[in-house]
Amino acid sequence: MKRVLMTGASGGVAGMLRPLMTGLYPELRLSDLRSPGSLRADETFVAADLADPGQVARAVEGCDGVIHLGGHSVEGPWETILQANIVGCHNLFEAARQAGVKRVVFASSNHAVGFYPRTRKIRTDVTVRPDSRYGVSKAFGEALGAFYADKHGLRVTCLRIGNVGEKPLDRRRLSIWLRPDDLLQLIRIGLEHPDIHYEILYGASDNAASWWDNSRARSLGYRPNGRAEDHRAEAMAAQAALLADPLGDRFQGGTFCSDGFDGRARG
Ligand code: 15L
Repeated sequence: MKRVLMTGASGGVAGMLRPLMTGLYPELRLSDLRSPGSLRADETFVAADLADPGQVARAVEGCDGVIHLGGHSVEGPWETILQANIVGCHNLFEAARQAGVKRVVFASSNHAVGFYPRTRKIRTDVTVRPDSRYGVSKAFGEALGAFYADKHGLRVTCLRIGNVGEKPLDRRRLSIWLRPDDLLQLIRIGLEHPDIHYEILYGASDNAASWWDNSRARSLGYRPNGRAEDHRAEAMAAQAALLADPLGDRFQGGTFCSDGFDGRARG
């Protein structure tokens, strides 16, 4: 990988990743609506609105790999999700195909499977159970990735990311926490591992309370270093300050499940 594009470069996850990527690739091209500010010597910036195919094509041009973090990163109105995550994701994959990009790592989310109960340990091949319009858009991105891999030969890795940060923030995050350096390990598997055709991997650190079977990631060499249990006391103290959410607490997606819920709770 000589030139790698990172979309969503002004977002929080990119802000945690970029310092860890110094010198990793000869050029890290960043793109977002606005610049993240000061750039390192090995970073460049191209402004791009994901909803605009021409701008996305300019951002992707000349890149060997793409880390697609861009889009709307939480639940939102349909029109917002449609433009940023559905149209935007299609623009990204199509621009990648046309530009001859070899690999795409797509930041999917745990919310693509958020309606699985916490009592179930799920593999990556389960049927998607999105908990929000946002989760639906991530399931769409995973499907789009499979299509571009199978039909057009892109090597695609979808990471169902839990919650990225230096520490797990509450009880739910003890199960889905992902330390930034562990995320980088997964991204590098997607960009560099010789066996990638199309993969879905869970973006989680070494969490004893995990709800996910991430054995495929391990077989590709993933060895997470973050251990959620080292932070249990702090996470549970933070949990005590949160409002009770009996419905959300039954499902892996938490508040994304209870937000606007008027269905029949199962599982
Ligand atoms: C996500 O997908 C979001 O991008 C992030 O903001 C968190 O809400 C995270 O999921 C989570 O589930 O904690």
